[in-house]
Amino acid sequence: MSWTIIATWRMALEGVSKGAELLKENGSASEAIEKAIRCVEDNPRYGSVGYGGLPNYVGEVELDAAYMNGDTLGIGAVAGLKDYANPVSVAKKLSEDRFNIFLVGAGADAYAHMNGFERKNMLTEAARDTWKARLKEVNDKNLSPYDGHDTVGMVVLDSASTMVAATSTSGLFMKKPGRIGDSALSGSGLYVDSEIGGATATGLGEDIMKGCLSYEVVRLMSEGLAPQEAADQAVQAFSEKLRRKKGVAGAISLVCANKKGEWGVGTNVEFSFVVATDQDAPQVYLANLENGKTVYRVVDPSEIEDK
Ligand code: SD4
Repeated sequence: MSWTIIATWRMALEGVSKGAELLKENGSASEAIEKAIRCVEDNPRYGSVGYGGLPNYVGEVELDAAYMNGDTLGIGAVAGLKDYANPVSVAKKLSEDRFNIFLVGAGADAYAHMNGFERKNMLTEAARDTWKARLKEVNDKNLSPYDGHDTVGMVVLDSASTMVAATSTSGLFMKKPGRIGDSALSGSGLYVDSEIGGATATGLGEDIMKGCLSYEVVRLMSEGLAPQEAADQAVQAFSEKLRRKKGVAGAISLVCANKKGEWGVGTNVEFSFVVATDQDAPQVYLANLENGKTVYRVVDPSEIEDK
């Protein structure tokens, strides 16, 4: 039976490789995705996810994450979680609950504490320095602070035909305390139904959530579109709509896979992503928008800035 793991950004490569090892041995999608995302969360080099994530305007790291099980449609999410090492695992635990499945701020922290999740000061010295420098720049030069944000999002199909999706991010650099992006929101940052497929998004959350884009991609796949067509159509049509209605569309990128393990990508900016399947070893791809369509190619991981 086939399996597939697809993830946003080059930073997912190491995690995807670990997840692929599990899937190869008939491991479950849920185990593989948690391991893969934790690997990104634990690495302080990545300034937009987990430990070392970039802080909000007042210098605090507030983390958003979600987890969805495509067999049960169980979904769990946290937003504004502070000082816990692995937000994706907290979200995964919440996805097993019947009530109170999306917790924010102090409530999310209390749940993580009650359930024995590892507490950790998630603000690294490097992230504090970046924040201080940006604060000065913003004040001195009157710049827009909202630059520097990425989410690790993944969709996994395992050899038992179960699909799951999950996300983890520190959100928009210099965001207002309490700001929540698309990554924690069902249908926007992620969606998966094992009977159809799954999708996950990255980019400007404020725009992604206007189009419920992950759900839209799954809906298009349910109408028979191949993953590549579904992802590209959803991103390009919605970017166009935003330009028409608001004059501007933020960065939007999306990866998806269907229940057969076929995958796709749609983007309106340069965007790297990682895929591994039972046929192909983990590889980094670079996608771009050309003549209104998403095109992509395999790249050497060293070609892409590791941030
Ligand atoms: C957010 N979508 O919080 C996330 C950030 C991101 O590439 O993915 N940026 O809006």
